[in-house]
Amino acid sequence: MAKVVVDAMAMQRALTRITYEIIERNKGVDDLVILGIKTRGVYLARRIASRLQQLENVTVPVGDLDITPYRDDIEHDAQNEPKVTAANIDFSVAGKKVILVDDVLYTGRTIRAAMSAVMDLGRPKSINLAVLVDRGHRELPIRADFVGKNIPSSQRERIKVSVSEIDDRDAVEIQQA
Ligand code: 3GP
Ligand code: 5GP
Ligand code: MG
Repeated sequence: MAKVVVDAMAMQRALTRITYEIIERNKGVDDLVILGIKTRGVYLARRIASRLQQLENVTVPVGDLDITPYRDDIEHDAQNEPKVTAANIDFSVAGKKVILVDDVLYTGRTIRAAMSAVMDLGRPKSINLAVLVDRGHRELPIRADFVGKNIPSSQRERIKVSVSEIDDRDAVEIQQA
């Protein structure tokens, strides 16, 4: 049984709010670059970039980070950390204000790996994190700067994020394991 906690309108509003917060926090859009974490983080990153285009009339570079999952949906495998590699990043991150975008923030291990992948590309001026959902259960000292919705979850639950680019609609649902 799945319960819709964010519908299409709410998702649009959350992304618009996050975009305004990004502009406000960075006092503009100079030197911003956006990196989306595959799969759904990439589509969210592109939507934020297109809102920045509409609001500020600037084209902010968008790239992808590829993640190799380190565990299945239930099992933790302490031996393997997620691996994140740069993909489709045809611009420099050196001296830039990097905004990482993912759909769900959970243990924080993916973001740790993502930060490390970004640092390997060059020394950014700063890295901020935007997520559509923070479901709690952090295992590392990592937090998001911009959050669409906090959804306290049990570890057995699964947050299903659908984006219209690849799914049938925009929605966030909670599924009982
Ligand atoms: P995404 O790549 O679109 O973000 O990690 C692969 C997919 O599995 C993710 O999609 C995510 O939606 C889904 N998923 C759901 N729960 C979990 C989880 O606890 N861990 C991981 N790694 N993925 C999850
Ligand atoms: P982490 O545990 O490293 O924070 O998250 C691992 C990856 O799995 C991230 O890309 C994150 O978006 C995704 N993820 C973790 N938990 C969930 C979840 O409940 N639902 C969805 N859709 N993705 C999740
Ligand atoms: Mg994700």
